[in-house]
Amino acid sequence: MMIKPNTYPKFPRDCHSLLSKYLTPEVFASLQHKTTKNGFSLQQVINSGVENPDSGVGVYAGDEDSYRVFAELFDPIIAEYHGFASSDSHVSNLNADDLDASNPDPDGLYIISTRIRVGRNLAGYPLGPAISSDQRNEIAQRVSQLLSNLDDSLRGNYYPLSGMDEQVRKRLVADHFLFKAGDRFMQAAGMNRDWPEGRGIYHNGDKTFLVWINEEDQLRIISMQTGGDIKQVFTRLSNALGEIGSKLEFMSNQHLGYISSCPTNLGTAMRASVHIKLPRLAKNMDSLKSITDRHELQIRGIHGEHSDSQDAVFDISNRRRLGITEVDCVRGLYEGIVALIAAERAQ
Ligand code: ADP
Ligand code: CIR
Repeated sequence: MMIKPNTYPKFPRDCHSLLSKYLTPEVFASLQHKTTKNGFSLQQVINSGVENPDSGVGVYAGDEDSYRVFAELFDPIIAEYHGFASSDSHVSNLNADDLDASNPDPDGLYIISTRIRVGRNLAGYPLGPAISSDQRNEIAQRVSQLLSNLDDSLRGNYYPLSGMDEQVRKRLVADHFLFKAGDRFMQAAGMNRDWPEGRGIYHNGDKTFLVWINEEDQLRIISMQTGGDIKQVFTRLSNALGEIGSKLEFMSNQHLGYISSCPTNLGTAMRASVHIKLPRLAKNMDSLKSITDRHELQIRGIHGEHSDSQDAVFDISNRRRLGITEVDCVRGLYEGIVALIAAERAQ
């Protein structure tokens, strides 16, 4: 269902998205005729949340300018999701020496794997919902070329999605290394256009360092491994970001940090997660949720966002990404995981 231009959308009664909360008729009237430097409109910003009333958030930016032009809508959404006021500024800290986080599960009883990803977009291009096919292909070319020069433990190969063997693709997705085709939320945001052209994955030999190209963000830079050595995963990511960031200019500003198409990813653009098996807590979800809420953690299923948990394995990650440093994101995950393991033991 496409919304009619310039008509205030109807949200169903059971819609709880941040879009439905903050797109008042007054905000709609004030923004409905505005467009960004790339011609991105309010209709495009809100389409995902209008078509998908079960969205948690429901808005996407087409470019950095979207956050300025449509600030009346984005700012309260950002404030509620990240606890970050429009007068605040964002500070980054990727220094692994500052991270105090040992392995919370040294005996390997609970944590199956640890993954930390950041999103990055390139300065000077529109974001996924507004990018052209030529621009997307140009980015894939530039980034894969740059990655092919990485050395040592980051050395690897780039595998374009177009032409990838279907069995290989399915295996990579099932093993949590590769993204799936965008879901209905991304589809309605315009992020799936020209799929799979211009998309691909780079990874090193043992798949502990991976880069997704042109999925929801132009780059998703990922460090992951089995077990719970959070600090080792963070250190690898921090080193890789140093290498890549010295050769590419990322889209960022002082207020919002790294710019992403989804406002939940602004700032650090970091999601640090563990896949963790908690069979006792799984039978007492209220208790599990009270711990994750207290530590500002999000629970996802084991096949990514909007999937279900299986066999009492949960994907637990930091929820806030803006107004806290990268070190804070990971330390927050560590503290929450320590609390979850203690609660699982005590059940
Ligand atoms: P993103 O992490 O980019 O926000 P998703 O939530 O869709 O996106 O997750 C992407 C993939 O990463 C999924 O296959 C998911 O299962 C996998 N993943 C996330 N965290 C972990 C982890 N700690 N260990 C292994 N795989 C993980
Ligand atoms: C939604 O609004 O539910 C989707 N557009 C996804 C939002 C990002 N997810 C999240 O909570 N970090």
